Amino acid sequence: MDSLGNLESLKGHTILVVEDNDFQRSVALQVLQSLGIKDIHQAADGLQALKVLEQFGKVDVVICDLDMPGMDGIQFLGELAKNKLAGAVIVASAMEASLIRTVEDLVQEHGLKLLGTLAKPLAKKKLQDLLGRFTDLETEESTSFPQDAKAPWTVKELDDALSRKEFTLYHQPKVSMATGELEATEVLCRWQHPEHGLVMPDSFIPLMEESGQIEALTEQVIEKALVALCDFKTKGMTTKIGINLSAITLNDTSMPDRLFKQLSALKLSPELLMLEITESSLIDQPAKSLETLARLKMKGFMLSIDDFGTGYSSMKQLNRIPFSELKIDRSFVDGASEDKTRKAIIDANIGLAHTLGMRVVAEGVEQVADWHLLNELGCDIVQGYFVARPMPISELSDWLSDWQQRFEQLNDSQQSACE
Ligand code: G
Ligand code: G
Ligand code: MN
Repeated sequence: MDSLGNLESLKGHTILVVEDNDFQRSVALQVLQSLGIKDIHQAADGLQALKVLEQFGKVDVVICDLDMPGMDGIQFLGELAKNKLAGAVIVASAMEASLIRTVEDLVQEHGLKLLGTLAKPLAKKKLQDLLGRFTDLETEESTSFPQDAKAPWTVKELDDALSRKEFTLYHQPKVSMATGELEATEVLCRWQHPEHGLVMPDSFIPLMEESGQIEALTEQVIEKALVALCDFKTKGMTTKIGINLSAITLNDTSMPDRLFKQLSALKLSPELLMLEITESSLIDQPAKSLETLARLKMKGFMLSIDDFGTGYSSMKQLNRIPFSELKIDRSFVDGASEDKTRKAIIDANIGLAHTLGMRVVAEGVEQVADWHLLNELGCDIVQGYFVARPMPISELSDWLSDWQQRFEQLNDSQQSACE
């Protein structure tokens, strides 16, 4: 949605500003009013805010300061989460970045949606962008089903879906920072449910891993990915495909051989398939998964270490498995241009990966400033909403021509910034 559309839908929302400083609070109120928002509440600390919520009921967005007398922001956010009193939160604080990050994690641990953090006094454009994320979130939630239910499906329903082949693949582009070229797509599974529409994998993959259905799903995913690879090849494209493998799949040590035969039958080179493995998945059955990984590598498949930096044994995995690609987790990437620590982590990981002869992918790039930072730091490949959201394969070619234009403009803006 464009920002004007967002602005229109913003106006109907309820906002609560929690801020002890009178001046900062009145700036916030003015900015919100200038965005056309009418339903605004205010409070000078956490206790007062809870009273306001008790009186008026749940609000859409809370904009919250951290350091306040009485009940501070940290305690207030905990109460907010416990009683589900807000749709989402924006943290506005003059505190240093590392503290704000701790609070960000805390907010997310509480299960609250964090739209972002803001410096003070609040700037209109930034606030509008963050509030825009809330309306995006609402649209996403109303179009995907269900978001937070942990086990909404029965084994029978999933079995039926498998036999009716209702799972489809969305492709998310991975592009070269240097040339803008489409290096690969990561395929992400979706369930095209006959009644509920498009169902996201978080609601069925963990279930299928438990029920032993994941292998059947992986087979269907691989089959579809190979069809897509053939399609790329006929079009003269050299685009690779990345698929996500569950730990369970790695316990099957005969899998590499079968996969190799499948590709050979289609005259596809194994280098075209990038197998994305999360480090946390390597902990269960280390001996068997190591055997499978070694064999995959031997057969010529590419291995990618996904969500790098989020497990507790990243370095160990890196030391013993011959990965070709390292994907820096999006929790380090988003907002890195404004955060010294994240920047240092990315910088170090890029250095490490390059020394080991691996290519680096930054996941979750949403903002142009982060793109420019990653470019400066020598990152090879970018994946994220800034470039493209996951999409059906039929939409790739339209996206590609649009992206090529945007990429040229990106380079122009980078050059003029250096002049
Ligand atoms: O867009 P996204 O919501 O697609 O994906 C959510 C999570 O589901 C990611 O961690 C992703 O790795 C995982 N996922 C998506 N598709 C597949 C798949 O085909 N197999 C496995 N094992 N995981 C998948
Ligand atoms: O765990 P894995 O890295 O396979 O997960 C991929 C997940 O990340 C998918 O759910 C995909 O939709 C999501 N994703 C990809 N790019 C972005 C992004 O720029 N921002 C956010 N928030 N999620 C992203
Ligand atoms: Mn992945």
